[in-house]
Amino acid sequence: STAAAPETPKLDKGELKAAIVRHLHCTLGTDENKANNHAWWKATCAAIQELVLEGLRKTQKSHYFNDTRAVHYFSAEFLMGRLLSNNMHNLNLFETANDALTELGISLTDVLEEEPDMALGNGGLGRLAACFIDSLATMEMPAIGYGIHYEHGLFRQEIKNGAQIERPDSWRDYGNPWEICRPESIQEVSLYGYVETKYGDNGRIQKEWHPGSIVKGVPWDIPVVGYGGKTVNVLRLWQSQSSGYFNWDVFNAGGYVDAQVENVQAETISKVLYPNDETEAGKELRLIQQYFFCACSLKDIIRRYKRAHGDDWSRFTDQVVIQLNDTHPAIAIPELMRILVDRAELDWDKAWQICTKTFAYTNHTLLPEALEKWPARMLEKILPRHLEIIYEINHRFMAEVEKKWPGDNAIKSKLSIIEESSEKMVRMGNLSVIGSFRVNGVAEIHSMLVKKNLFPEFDQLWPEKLTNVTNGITPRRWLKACNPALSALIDKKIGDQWPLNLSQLTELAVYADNKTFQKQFMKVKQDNKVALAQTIKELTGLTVNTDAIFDIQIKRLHEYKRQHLNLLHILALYRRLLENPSYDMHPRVFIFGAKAAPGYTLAKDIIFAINKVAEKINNDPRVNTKLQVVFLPNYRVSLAEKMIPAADVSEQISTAGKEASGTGNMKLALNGAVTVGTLDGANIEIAEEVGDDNIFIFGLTVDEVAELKRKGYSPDDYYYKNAEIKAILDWLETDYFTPGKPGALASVKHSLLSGGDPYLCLADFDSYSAAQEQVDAAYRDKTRWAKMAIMNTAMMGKFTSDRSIKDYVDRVWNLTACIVEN
Ligand code: 26W
Repeated sequence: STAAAPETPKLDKGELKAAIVRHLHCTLGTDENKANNHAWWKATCAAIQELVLEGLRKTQKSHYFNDTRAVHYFSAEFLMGRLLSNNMHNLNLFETANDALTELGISLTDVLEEEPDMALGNGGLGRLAACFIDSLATMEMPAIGYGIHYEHGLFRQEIKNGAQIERPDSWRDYGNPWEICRPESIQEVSLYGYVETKYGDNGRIQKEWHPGSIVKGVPWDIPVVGYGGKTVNVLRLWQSQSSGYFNWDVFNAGGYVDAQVENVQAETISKVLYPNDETEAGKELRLIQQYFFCACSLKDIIRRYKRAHGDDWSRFTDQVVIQLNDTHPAIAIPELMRILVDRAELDWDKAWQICTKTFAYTNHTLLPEALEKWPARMLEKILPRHLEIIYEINHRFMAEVEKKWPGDNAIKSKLSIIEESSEKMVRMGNLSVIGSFRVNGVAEIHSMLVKKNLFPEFDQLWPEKLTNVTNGITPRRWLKACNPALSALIDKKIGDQWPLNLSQLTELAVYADNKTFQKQFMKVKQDNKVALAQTIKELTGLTVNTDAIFDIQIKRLHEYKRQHLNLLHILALYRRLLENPSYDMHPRVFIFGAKAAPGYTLAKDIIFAINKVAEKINNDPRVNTKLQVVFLPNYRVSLAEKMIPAADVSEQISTAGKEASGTGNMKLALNGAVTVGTLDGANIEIAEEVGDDNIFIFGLTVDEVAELKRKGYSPDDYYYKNAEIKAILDWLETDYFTPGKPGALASVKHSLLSGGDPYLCLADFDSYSAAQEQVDAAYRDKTRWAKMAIMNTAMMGKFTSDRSIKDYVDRVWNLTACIVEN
């Protein structure tokens, strides 16, 4: 590994204590007697931030003097979670801080709970970006994350009478101790207006965009501390602000009140994160958000480049690579073309050459409803010059397609950036492939499907362009910090270097059959379950049986992820127990965490159904010693950190071919949970690593799904032929779970019948149920289960995000580490 080993802490306990108290006095204006946990949290952050900023200065100096090539990670989402514990771990100051605060009479655990999550993302894609910037800093790679400084992150979820309610997330209300405003790097961004065509003296046609309005982008920097504390990179997030001469199309010389309207409109751009995950948001504001952060970031990159290289563009692609996290930042491609052609006056071919050596694109989904398209009319209104440039890119690309497939109009209309539907649409996926030098999927099977199903012709045209980089997770947050007891046990067995070289965990495999180690490992799991039970009690009032199997499904609520398949199986167990009170099963607690997009009605209905079924089962003394169901509200990074260490079983049950990769699957397995999963996304690679004996695979494969769909899938066949399925679905339509309100859960039933069930829940039900019986049998054999759990932790080395980053460095970015001197 290229990463640095953790150093001895830069401060001892006494020095840290003094720094915290000094900040309590001089930054917070309070004292040890008056301070509450929030003040202690802020003072502790401030003390840690001093060291972080020292590292930041050294890193920036080093990068500047070495004139390093850097990756610029463009992402509309960064799901960072909390930073204090992470920064302390990465600076090797966690123990010191714990001791320092203890001596001050303060509990570090309580202090850490004061920090609001930085929830500037929806789910997998945003959390992946957060893991990647952690790994980049740890591996001492010059890198910067660029995104949006949303005032409100993903909504806070409350559950009222079983239903999801969305409340605003106000993560910055009492200040964010980590961020630094950089007014010296403010950028201006144009919007709306029209394009003027001019004829220059050299006979050259010149285009000039006369914007209708201009907004300011204010950068906020969040330091990203690598493990070992040497490299400190930055995450730069842009906040929109009125430029003062903002005038939305027609300049309005109105007075003070009108000026406020302009301020509000400018500030709206970075107000809120779109809560849609996997469904296209088709909103003007979302396009403006995307353009806003891309334009600010490109100006920032070019300013930095010019400081070192002046007007000489010839070295730009040696210094700059931009990774597009899905198509959300794809508008950066025509924006760079505009800068190079209209502003720098490079000729088109030269500009296009630079562009296509600068961008690389990661695809995160094959779901058609998640592939972004913008109405050409909308682009024309907001970004008139960009639409022209997109047409020009497309025109030249169509000529290439004509060369490769002469006269083939079907291929042309498929590959065109412009979809000629009743309303002309701009396909951002096609633009991203055409404008990038590399395109990657996020797990082997997903990348294969990207090549075979999504972009087959692009793959023929450019056989080197499409590739795979399997996702990963940072073991610092997702094992070392979230599961201190397991980490300490691992340290004792194999030393403490595994957070930097996760493959070392294989050294645990020799202890998988060792009775003493099995006991120690399962004792840690048991303690973590007791701790989660306490959290469950606090959040829901429910007392769960900690001898039961903790069976966890945590991820966004979506039909393709099939939380409702899990629910059907729970209902089957409930029925079996009612019909046969001696039905033989080990007690199990099914635990869910999931947010639904606010406009996704069926997803919200499934949350409601889970909660109503949970209420009934948990209050039914006939079954509740064996079966309990928990829905934990407001699933988020900090809650995941409490749930994952306590999981016995990890539910990864998406329809084969639908989950691009998954990353929760990796976090759970790393913490010793055994997966019940389909052959989908990274589950396939997890199965390869842990071996068939240590995972429960069920369900249709990608090929079988395709075959069934081709033949014509009819869920009603399963309903009428399978008495258990019929009984369960009919049960949902009664008022059994919603007394006095028959039909309250009927939408879930009807979504699965008569031309419904698009994700084949009924087709996979029996196979799932059989897999769950195997889980039950395996868990009852304590030795067998302990071995499986240990083997899961031992074999997860591949899934460190350090490996993913190494793959990107080798196959896409071509970066070299820059060693930062201390
Ligand atoms: C336009 C609305 C929208 C918003 C977000 C469409 C699509 C998205 C993302 C692509 C959703 C997402 O987070 N995808 C997940 O990305 C993870 C990281 O690669 C994968 O592990 C998940 O399988 C994938 O669903």
